Amino acid sequence: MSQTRSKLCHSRATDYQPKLPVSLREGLAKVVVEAGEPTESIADQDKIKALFPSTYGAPVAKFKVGEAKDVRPLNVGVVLSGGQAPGGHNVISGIYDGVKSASQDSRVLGFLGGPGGLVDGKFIEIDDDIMDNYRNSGGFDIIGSGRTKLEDEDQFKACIEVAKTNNLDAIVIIGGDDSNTNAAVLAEYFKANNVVCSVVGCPKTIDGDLKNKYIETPFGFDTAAKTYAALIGNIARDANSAKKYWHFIKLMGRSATHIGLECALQTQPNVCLISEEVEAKQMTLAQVVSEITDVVEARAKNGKKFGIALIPEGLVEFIPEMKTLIRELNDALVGCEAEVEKAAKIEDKVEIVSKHLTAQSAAVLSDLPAGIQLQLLLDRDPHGNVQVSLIETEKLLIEMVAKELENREGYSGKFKALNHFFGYEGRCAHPSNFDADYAYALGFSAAVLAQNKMTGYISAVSNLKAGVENWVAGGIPTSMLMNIERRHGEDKPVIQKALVDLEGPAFKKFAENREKWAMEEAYLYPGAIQYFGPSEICDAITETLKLGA
Ligand code: FBP
Repeated sequence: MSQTRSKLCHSRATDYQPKLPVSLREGLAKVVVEAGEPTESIADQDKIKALFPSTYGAPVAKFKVGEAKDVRPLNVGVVLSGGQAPGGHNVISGIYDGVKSASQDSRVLGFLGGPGGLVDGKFIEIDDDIMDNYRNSGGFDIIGSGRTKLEDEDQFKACIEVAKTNNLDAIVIIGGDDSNTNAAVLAEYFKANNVVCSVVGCPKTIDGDLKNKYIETPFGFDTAAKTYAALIGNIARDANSAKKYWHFIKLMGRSATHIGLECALQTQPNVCLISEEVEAKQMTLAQVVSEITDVVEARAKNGKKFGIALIPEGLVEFIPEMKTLIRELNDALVGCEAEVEKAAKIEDKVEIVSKHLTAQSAAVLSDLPAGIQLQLLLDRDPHGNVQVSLIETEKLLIEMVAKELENREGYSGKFKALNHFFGYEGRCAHPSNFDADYAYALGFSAAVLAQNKMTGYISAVSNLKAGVENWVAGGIPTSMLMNIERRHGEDKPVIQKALVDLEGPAFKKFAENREKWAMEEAYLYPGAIQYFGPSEICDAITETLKLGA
């Protein structure tokens, strides 16, 4: 990008004044909390209550315009946790402007490098200059992010020290389902130990899987999906111009397919796999390949040897036989990792590990292309697990479809396919107007929760389809979103992850149209995110949110 364009974008970003719901517009001194009835967790009430005795059952809170009591300077610590999502800087500017509206003596401390920075007490104080430089920009680079889990007593004790030393009124953890679960556990620990410092969360993730009845969407999803959809539209137009390539596009989203489904609704590709459906139908890898090949073959019969296929990042973990293979490999490699690494040829590596697998998994492994076998055997995370997100599913499917086409009589000639992976292209984009406003309102709401000494809450802004002036700001007790799940052999309280609802309106709309989209070039070309212009374009929400899914 040229210097001038970069400067222009920067000034657009910093000059934009995010919109706030009516209840927050006059600042913290003019916001009061309307508390609802006591709440229950969505499931496993007795167990969750026993694990969160001090914070369980708090009411849902809605903010209204009114005369606030006890308006005072606030010291708030903020942490960015997990993968980047557009809008993170606006949550911080929302908190900043919120606490400064109460008093110019308020302070915001940004803990560096994620939750680890909180435990270690490493922070910078955010001042006007720093804040103004990052308003409405993408990325988490203002303070950095990290994936340290807050779950040990030693870490909690360290956090108490940091909170006391810095006289913190609140700590705001901006993260996904796991980070918000950790925030709730930390809130409970603080309260049980009489530490007067609120701990509140903010719902973030481009994956879109932190949503439920109370949280309509996490911030970041809107911008990431629009960024990928713009790129997919460009590729679709190229495919329809050149008419010679199939494009297999893998889309980020660790497990759920919300991004894939949203992009399909925005661009109408020829194929879009939905991991949740693959699992529900208990499909094998061969069946998934066969389904794609059917479309490739049918289009070729109509003289169209090109198309667009969207592949969710999490797909392999939803194919039952692959899931079993990965689980068995995680155990098997513990005993023979060195031997596998030493073997020079891939066939030898496969043979060594196969001795430790069931016959079914050994057969699945041996049918995979060599490159994928290598990724499964060598790309391991620090815990020794296969790094599923690094598996190049899009290449795997291209290779397998090509092989299957060789055996099909209805297909002649070459199958030319290109692969793409869209993930990092969207995680740090400038936030769309929706994400800029929404994240700012979430941050401002977190400041209201801090002002009112509310802890164990997740900042929540709802009624998102109705335009910012009608958004409803407030907070939801985080324990209300929890159930008990088995994690690493133990029962743990966690926020339920939202997968694509196969009965929901977004999936139904896709399912009703996909056969038509498979054969036609019904492509839509959404284009780049538009910041200025008619509100119905600039402030447009995602199809998922519109359809209420
Ligand atoms: P969060 O769940 O922390 O929001 O991160 C989501 C994500 O962007 C996934 O879509 C992706 O699989 C993952 O992060 C990649 O993370 P990393 O770059 O740390 O490997």
